[in-house]
Amino acid sequence: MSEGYLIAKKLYAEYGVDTDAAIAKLRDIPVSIHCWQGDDVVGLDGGGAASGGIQTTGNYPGRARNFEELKADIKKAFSLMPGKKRLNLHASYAVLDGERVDRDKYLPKHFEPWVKFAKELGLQGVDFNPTMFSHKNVKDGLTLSSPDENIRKFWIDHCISCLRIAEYFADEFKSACLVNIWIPDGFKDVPADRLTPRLRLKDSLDKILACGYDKSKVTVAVESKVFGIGVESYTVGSNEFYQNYAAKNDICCLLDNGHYHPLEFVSDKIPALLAFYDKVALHVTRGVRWDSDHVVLLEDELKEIAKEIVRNDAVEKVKIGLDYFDASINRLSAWVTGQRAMQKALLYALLINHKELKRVQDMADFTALMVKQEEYKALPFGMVWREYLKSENLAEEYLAEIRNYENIILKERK
Ligand code: RNT
Ligand code: ZN
Repeated sequence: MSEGYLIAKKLYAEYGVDTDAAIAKLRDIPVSIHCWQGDDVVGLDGGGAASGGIQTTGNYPGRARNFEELKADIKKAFSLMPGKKRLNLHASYAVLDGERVDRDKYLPKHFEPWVKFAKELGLQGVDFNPTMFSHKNVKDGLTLSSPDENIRKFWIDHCISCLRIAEYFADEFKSACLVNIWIPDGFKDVPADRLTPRLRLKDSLDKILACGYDKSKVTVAVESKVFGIGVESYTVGSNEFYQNYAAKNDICCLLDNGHYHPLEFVSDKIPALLAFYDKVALHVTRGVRWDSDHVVLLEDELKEIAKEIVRNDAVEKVKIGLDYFDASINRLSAWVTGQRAMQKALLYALLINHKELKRVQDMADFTALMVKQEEYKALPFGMVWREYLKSENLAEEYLAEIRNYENIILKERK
């Protein structure tokens, strides 16, 4: 153990915090890492650049252009990430090998190569997302809420095929698979009818859930959004719509912290949902003005999110997934920085004596509560973080390694 860590251990002990125990706990909290940071959400099935209100900006060299490159980048990036990892895939990453098959007919076999790869990396499991954007059947910006019955049917069938694939993932890893439903449906300008599209979405979701999937293997979540680029005025899958739908149908809500008004906080929504749900899913991201997908950094709100997970004993209940995409910097650095920021936030939260702070709150001693919370901020958190990295055979410094990979591998991609 380093001298710095020993000092930190002693200081935290004065607050009643066991740093060794915190490190051990952190190692066990899985984070589901999105595959789509590596190729700017383009996918492998020919759908092309992300559409439907999401956009990747920047043209940093080295975007993974195919399955092999994406796997190589994931392997490298994951090797620099501490802790337990899951892989979060989108359906558009099906490995079709030239087969002409559309998204409503995707099968487990189209994801077999991913399972093999995830097993090679020793990952804990795979999570999944139907891809209802970047496709010709997004008609007039609508999918599951489209007035065109054929369009709705296509996307319902896509979601059902995704549930089958998710069951396959769960079987392969003996670990439940989270299937997150997000649709881009909405309108740029003031609609004449806000209800009917929502009733159609409700009916589509009912049909998807009626397919008879195995709930012990698959957790279905619905992800709301306040607005997207080009769909500023109305979002069919709004927060109220999905929270009520999830509650009534016993499925899960997914909270993306880039999907709310800037003064709303997902850290406050997590405990609100924990009062009613046994599971809550997250897309951890960083909203900056109009963008909802900047690389996750160790900011105050991220720490608050982590605190809500840790202090409510909700490590098993809250499914942590990452969701951001930046094409203006080295994409591997984006991946690693965001994943490490999430882990740092969790460690920060694990290094707080929550029991004591709750006691102070219940005594209404808000003076002590404020003072104590501030004291934590100046404790040698970085020393504990470094000790954790060391125990995972990693160092704080990883830029040089990423630069090296960039010079040898990424620069060759034109
Ligand atoms: C979009 C949603 C959605 C996507 C990914 C690619 O606003 O956040 O989760 O980012 O599915
Ligand atoms: Zn999201």
